[in-house]
Formats: sequence, C-alpha cells, structure tokens
Amino acid sequence: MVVSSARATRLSASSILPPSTHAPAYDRAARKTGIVHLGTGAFHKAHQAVYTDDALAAGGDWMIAGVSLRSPDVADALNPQDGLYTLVVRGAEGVSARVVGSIAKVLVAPREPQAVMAALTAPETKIVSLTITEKGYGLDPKTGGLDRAHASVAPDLADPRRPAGAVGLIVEALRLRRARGVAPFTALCCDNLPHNGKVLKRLVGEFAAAVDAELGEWIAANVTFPSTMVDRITPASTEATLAEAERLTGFEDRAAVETEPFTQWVIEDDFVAGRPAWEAGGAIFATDVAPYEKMKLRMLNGAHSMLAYSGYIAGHQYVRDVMRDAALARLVARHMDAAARTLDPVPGVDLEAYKADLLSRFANPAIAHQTYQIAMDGTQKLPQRLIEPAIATLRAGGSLDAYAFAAAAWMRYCLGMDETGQRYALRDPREAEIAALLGGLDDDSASIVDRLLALPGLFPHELAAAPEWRRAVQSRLETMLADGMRRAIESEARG
Ligand code: CS2
Repeated sequence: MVVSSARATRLSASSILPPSTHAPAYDRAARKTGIVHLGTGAFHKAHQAVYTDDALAAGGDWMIAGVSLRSPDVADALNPQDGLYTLVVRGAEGVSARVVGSIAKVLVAPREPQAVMAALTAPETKIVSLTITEKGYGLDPKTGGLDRAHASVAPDLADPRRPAGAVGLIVEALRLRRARGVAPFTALCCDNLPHNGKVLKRLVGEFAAAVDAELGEWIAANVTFPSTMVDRITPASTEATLAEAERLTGFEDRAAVETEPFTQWVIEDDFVAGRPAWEAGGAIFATDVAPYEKMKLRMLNGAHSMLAYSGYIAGHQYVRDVMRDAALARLVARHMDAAARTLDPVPGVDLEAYKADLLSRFANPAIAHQTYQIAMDGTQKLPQRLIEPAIATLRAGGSLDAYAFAAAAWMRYCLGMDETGQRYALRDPREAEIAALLGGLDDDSASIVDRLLALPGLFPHELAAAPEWRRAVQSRLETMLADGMRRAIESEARG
C-alpha cells in the first residue's frame, strides 16, 4: 500500500468531518453577527466562542466577528478556513476534537480600522466582548481608573475618532451609535480582573467623559457592563496542537487550539440588547459574580502564579511537572488553602471540592501548560491574585507564609536569570523599569525586596510597610538566592 505524503486538505466550510468530531449543528451562513469580540486569542476560542457555538445550535443570531487589536496572525489562519477551527480537548482519559463554528471572520484593527468600526456600530451588534489581557485596559493601579498616559489610551485620547485601543474603540463606537440613533450594545469583559465589568465601566466612563461629557452620561445611563468569571486552562497552541487536530479530523487546521475538559463561565445577567442562550453551553447566570471571581482569582490564578515563578526557577517547564514534584505540589495545595481562608462563602460551591478539582486539573498529564506562559505580566496579575488576599490575611492576623513565598518567588524571577545563568525575558509591561531597579543587585535580597516593594502602584503601603510581611518575604528570597529554589521549596514544604 502506498502511503500518501500529500498534506491533508485545509479545514473549511465545505469539509465533511468524521462522525467522531462534533461539528456546528446550525446553518452558519444564515445567522447574523450579534457579537464583536476584541482579542480573538486562544482563550476566547476555547471559551466564549464554544459557549456561543452551543447557543447558536439552540437558535439566535449570535455569530461572532473577531477583532485582533494588533497581530494579523489569528485572522490569517482563521479566515481562509471560513472562521472554522478545531478545539482539541485533552483530558487524562483521552483526547477529542470539536470544530467550532461561531466565529464568522476575524478583522485586524490596524489593517482595516474602518471595517472594525463598521462592525462595532452595526445595528445587529448587540454585545462587544473582550479578552485583551489585564494589560490591555489602561488601568491605573494606583487609582483603579484610567491611566491617561498608558500606551493603549494616550494616543486614543489625543485622537479619539481614530482609536486603536479597546477602551477608545468602545467609546468611539458608542459615540457613533448614539449620533446615528442606533441602540447601544452591552460591553462584556472576560478578562481575569476582579469586578471586571465595573472596571471596564469606569474606564469607558472616564475616557468618554474626557472626550465629551454628555456622551459619558449617555453611556452611564444606557450601556451595561456585566461582570464575568471565566475559567478554562488553555495553553498557547503549538505545532503539536495543529498535528493533533489534523490527526483527529483529517483536515489541516492552522488555527486549532487545545484546552482541558473543564470549563466555567459565571455571568451577571445584565444585557441591554439581549444575549445568547449561553446556558446551552453550561454558563451560569448570577446576580453577583464577585464571590466566584474572587475564588477563582485567588485559588486558581494565585496558585498558578506562585507555581509559575517558583516552578520556572526550579526547572519545571510545565504545570504538570510541578504537580509531580511532591514538595512543590504541597505548596500549591497550601496556597489554595490560604486563599480559601480569605473568601466569604461562595453560593453553591464547596471550597474543599473546588480545591481538589483544581489540583487534578493542574496535574492533567495531557495538558502542556508552560510555567513561562503563566509567569508573564506579573505586575498586572499580582494585585488581584496575591496582594489583595495577602492584605486580607494581614488584617485578619493570619499566616502570611503562602503569600510571602509567592512574592519572593516572583522577586527571584524578576532577576531575569535562571540558576544555570541563562537569561530570559520577563515579558511584563514593566520589565524595563524592573530591570533598571534591580540592576547589579543579584544576590542582595534586602535591597531587591525594598525596591520591588516600592515599585509604584504595586504593593499598597499597608502591606509594603508591614514589618512581618517584609521579613517573611526577605527571608524566603534570601534562601532562594543563597541555596537555590529547590532547597527553598523543600524547606518551605517542611513548614
Ligand atoms: C493563568 C490563566 O496565564 C495565567 O496567568 O493563570 O491564564 C489561567 O490558566 C486561566 O485563568 C484559567 O482559567
């Protein structure tokens, strides 16, 4: 038998998929676009787009027009496939494929700004959702409001009719809709920020007020910004993801993404122009999302950040490797326990069971989630994940050990050099500032701690000035620098 070496055909709307692959069960071409999504990366494709795919199967005009604010890569991979892509779901028990049909097309803002504004102002657009990462909002950590000097805000404030950042785009789209008598949309933040709807509302409100006070008032009265808690572990796609998609479906797919079986979405039900039946995909609608957000940010993301910094320096490439390291896995569990102690009861959730699920999700042997991926953007992630619960713990007189270990590991990571002498990029928007602060301080733990605790806008005075916090962080950083991360992890795990 001759084995063909020809490449598989590219996935498209005319592909006949194998019965083992879940495919869109609705007429895509007949559905209108009800959602414009800003930031069409892997997480959106593994999460909201999948719920929307289920909702479309249940009826309604909720196709998604994706927008990339910077890179054309997603559009260039997805558009030739008619917006279709394979979701590879990797569980401990096996792998499955699903082709998702909810994305109609992806626009690239720098390449086609008019098409983006046309989508945002179209009467059929009822929701504008966002996954642009924490750093995409132009949030001033000191005030919780708009940072007017931020790279994604300042140019748009200077030229608000030609916005490039998410907040500027939303404000200009709402200005045009109002001027044209088109009803507003709901703005739906899906990033890992606490009170993410309120945060977006404030940023949009401040930006709009700076452009036109009346517009600001109109937005406050007519636009809603529901908060959401989003959860699905989604590593960056690799060649292995694309190869697996092709193996499972028989079609070449340059836009495939991979994810875990678990998925969760809790949404505040406050939409001004209707919404998809996301319940069809298992979304939960709640009147108050805050307890779920806090739980997820502190227990999942907080433990993630802790294990990313300590694990990366200890030589673990993936989260699953961390979970096979008995001492570090104990610290992951300890961190979750500490985080749980800062939470009020979460409706319908048993925190012990939630923690057990998190531990097994982290240990999923089929998911290759890089510690280096999670380590990025630390200055944007630390406040909600580690600093807020540390302050709550300080106030309650509890043990700061788990947070001090995590903060020390982040500080060690900030040195930008691993224990073999290899340099790496922090991939943090404040990387240059951190490098300038730490230059030449390689093993001077006291100065490193002093300087990073004083990084403007990061550690609030209440925590930075608490002697027990400073001591707890410095003694751990000292061990990490003098004895190495391995020894630091072991001594910490011994308690
Ligand atoms: C991770 C998150 O990269 C990170 O910072 O902590 O992306 C995490 O995987 C997701 O929030 C899980 O829902």
